Amino acid sequence: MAITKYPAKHNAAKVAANLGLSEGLVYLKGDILKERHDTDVELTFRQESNFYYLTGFAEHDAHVIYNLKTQKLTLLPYRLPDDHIMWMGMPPTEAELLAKYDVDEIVWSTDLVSAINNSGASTLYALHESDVPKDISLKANTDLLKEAIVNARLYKSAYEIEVMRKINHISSNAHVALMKAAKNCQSEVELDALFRYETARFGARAQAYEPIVGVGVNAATLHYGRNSASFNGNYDQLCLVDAGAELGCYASDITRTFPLNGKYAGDAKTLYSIVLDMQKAVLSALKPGVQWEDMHRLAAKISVEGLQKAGLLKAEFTVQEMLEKHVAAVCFPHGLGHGIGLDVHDVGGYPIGVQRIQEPGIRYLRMRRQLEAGFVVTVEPGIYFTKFILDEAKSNAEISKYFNWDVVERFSKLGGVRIEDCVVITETGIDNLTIAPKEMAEIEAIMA
Ligand SMILES: [Mn+2]
Repeated sequence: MAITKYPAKHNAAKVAANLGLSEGLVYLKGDILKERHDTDVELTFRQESNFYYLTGFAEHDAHVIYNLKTQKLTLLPYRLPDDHIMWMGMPPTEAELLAKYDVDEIVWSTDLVSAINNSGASTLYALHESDVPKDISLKANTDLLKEAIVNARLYKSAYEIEVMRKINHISSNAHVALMKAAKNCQSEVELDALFRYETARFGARAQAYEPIVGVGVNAATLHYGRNSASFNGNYDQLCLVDAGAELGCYASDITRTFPLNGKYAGDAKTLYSIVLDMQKAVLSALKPGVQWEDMHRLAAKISVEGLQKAGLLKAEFTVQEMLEKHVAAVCFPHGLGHGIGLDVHDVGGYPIGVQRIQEPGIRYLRMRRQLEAGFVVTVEPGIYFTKFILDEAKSNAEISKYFNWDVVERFSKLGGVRIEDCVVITETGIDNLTIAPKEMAEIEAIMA
């Protein structure tokens, strides 16, 4: 499918159907351009995700109105003052904007209040009180719109899935470029810079989040972002790269972990196999109707089985007992994955009324839902040796007894392994958008 004009009217109709109202205006305020502290240096602009969903418009200081009765979508771009044109360039004309965006009408932002007041509607539906424009004659309602948008964004359209496939391919190829370059690099920052370059040159200049590049024990810090450590000539280390670029505001989120020297060996090979088994077990179980927390528990079970087989957990205890005591959360302390879309940690993880499970590890799960076709989620199991968590486990008599601490000590220098893909839930299973290789033999062949 060719990626053409962003289907803003299709998205607006989905939101309107969720609202189920016969009249009123849906109103969203786009993000404003900000400057660094007390200077005129502009910060990188990124459109607010809900606004993008209703417009496909990525420029600053704009507004959008959707009339629920007439189904007319009006984009209100920022009216650039004449004396700013020499700095910002000639703004597009109304006709150019109508040709480029899937909207019915262009009104300049300076006419926002009159466009609202002359609409004939009685209520303005907005996300936040602070968004509601001053001097409007309509009632404002900020209670209903958020859920209507969340429940639209949760189910990705064919168009959205194709954009996400494209950005997953761009980011996957960048991961491969890093694997190829690693043995000729000296530090994490070179890989960080290479990822940005390899995604930007294929059309994705923005990152969905700041890349994480951690070698050795740095991989054990889940959101490590310094990316500045030297390899110190040690190419036996594992390198964890969690990085994904953004395309048209749609995120990718991919993690690969590879040895800098291109050969999985010894404990690194053992550890990697366990995490890969965790991910494969989940990927084969995913389909509509599956409860997301059950997938987290499945990954936790595979991790305990693997760690016991590898000698990190004692052989005399049953897997069942260790799972009941939350032993899995010591080395797999985060949630299995999350929804992804316009935001890397996308909206709709917890439906209204659903609470977090207050148990180690699984309490950090970013989603508790029964999966449905059209959801896009990440599957990102990991095993880490985080000193702070291990020290706590060691000093807890209830937990400590399950571990062979000398073996844990030996594995600790590996830091950690995470493997992460983005997948679409389909009617029958999944469509994996991520194409970066993850079998050890494939990665070794690329790095040879
Ligand atoms: Mn992720």
